[in-house]
Amino acid sequence: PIPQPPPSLLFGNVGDLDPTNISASMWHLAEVYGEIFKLKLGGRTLVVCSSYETVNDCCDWSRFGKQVSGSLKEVRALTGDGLFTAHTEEHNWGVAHRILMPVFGPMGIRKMWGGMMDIISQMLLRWDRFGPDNVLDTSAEFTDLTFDAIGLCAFGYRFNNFYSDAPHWFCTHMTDVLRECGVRGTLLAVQNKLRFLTAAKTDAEIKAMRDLCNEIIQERIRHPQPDSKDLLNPMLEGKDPETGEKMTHKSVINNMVTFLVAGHETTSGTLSFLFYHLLKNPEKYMAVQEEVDRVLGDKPLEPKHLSELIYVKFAIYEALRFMGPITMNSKGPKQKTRIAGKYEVESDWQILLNLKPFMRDPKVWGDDGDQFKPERFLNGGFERLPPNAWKPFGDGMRSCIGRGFAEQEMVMTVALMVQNFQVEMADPSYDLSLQVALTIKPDQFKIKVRRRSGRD
Ligand code: MNH
Repeated sequence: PIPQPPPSLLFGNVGDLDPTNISASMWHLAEVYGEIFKLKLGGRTLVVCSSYETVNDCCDWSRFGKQVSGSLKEVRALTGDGLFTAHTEEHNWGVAHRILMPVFGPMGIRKMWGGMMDIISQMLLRWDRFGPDNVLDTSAEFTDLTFDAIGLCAFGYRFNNFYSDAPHWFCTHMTDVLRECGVRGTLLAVQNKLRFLTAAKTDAEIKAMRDLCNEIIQERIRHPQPDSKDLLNPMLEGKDPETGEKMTHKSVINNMVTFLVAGHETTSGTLSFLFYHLLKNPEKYMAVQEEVDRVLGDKPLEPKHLSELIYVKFAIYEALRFMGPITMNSKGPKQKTRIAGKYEVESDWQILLNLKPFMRDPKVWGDDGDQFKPERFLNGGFERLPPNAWKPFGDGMRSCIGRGFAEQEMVMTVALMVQNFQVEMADPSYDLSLQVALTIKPDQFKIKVRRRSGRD
């Protein structure tokens, strides 16, 4: 039997979840009920897995697939059958997946070096000009960075967040819409019917965002750019090797919005978490700086350096393990089955993988899983992990298509920041608090940056 917190007669387990921070509720319930527990919400049954053994078993694709339900299903109002929110069986998922996989591969990502460099340089130049006393909101800076980087690298469009005080309206709309999807996904159908005023606002915001993407497509068709290195040409021209089809314009728009949704908060949240850990553990910051100085010195960053920045990469991996921006992964059983041979689940139940406790399971990570230690991955530590132990990028064929993009962007950003600046916490007494939307990131985490002497 799967443990369940005592349900109320009318509302099931709705009262066990804090609607403003579902993730925190899930972490708390895992401490109380252990590796697996069950919740009844409206007519739905949720099973939450928080241990290595249970999660590893759910990564068996012959018995479990990705399930698009709850908040993710609500996001379909914005991204339709784009890669992130599509059901695996949907035709357009296969077409877009096959056309885009190579484009997001190592060669494709390397072509975006210049675009990433452009945006990172804008951020660092701006910081330099504001000087060492200027207080920066870490998550806001990195959000401007990641949004601009995807806009430029994926479809040659400049949101120019570093040239204006307020974020671009597209970012604000997106935040609003995703927040509403998060709320709708956890409410009951009747409650959602009462949100018609918000619904009208959300619909208008969605339309404006999709219209802008359509405008970018039309502009590319009017003025072709055969030498462009972004994703727009392959999305408009590329042919599916299996069916010979091109992506429809609607599917291109769905995926343009998808890249912005899936790619900006996740990447910026990870960078913010990373700097929080590095500044709370100064010896880890020094280890990053030593590696950057050894590999780069005061030379310009080049693609060949990426594979040498090992500690930087593992510091990012450790930030993702410790507490990544995406806190849960959703699975659906293909038929009635038993998780880890013990816990029976029905085919219409939803399984949630509770990533934070799972990636700290002492059976895999020992008794220092609660500490930030990039060293654990060095010297083959990463390769020696048991299968499916480190899963911040999702699972199997539905795992993150933008992983290479994000990793390159993050390593470049960390290397250039640390090479050129000494980063400090603006308020050394700051302790982590979370900003919660579809993803989580540090809230009110402020830094200052001082140019390192001789680096100009
Ligand atoms: Mn990304 C899927 C995490 C960066 C585009 N991404 C996923 C999933 C996780 C994830 C987890 C699986 C979700 C699920 O199973 O429901 N993604 C991340 C993290 C980062 C990230 C932690 C950064 C750090 N992702 C990016 C970037 C892009 C991107 C950058 C685009 C440029 N991600 C996607 C897309 C999917 C996805 C598209 C859906 C892939 C599919 O199902 O075919």
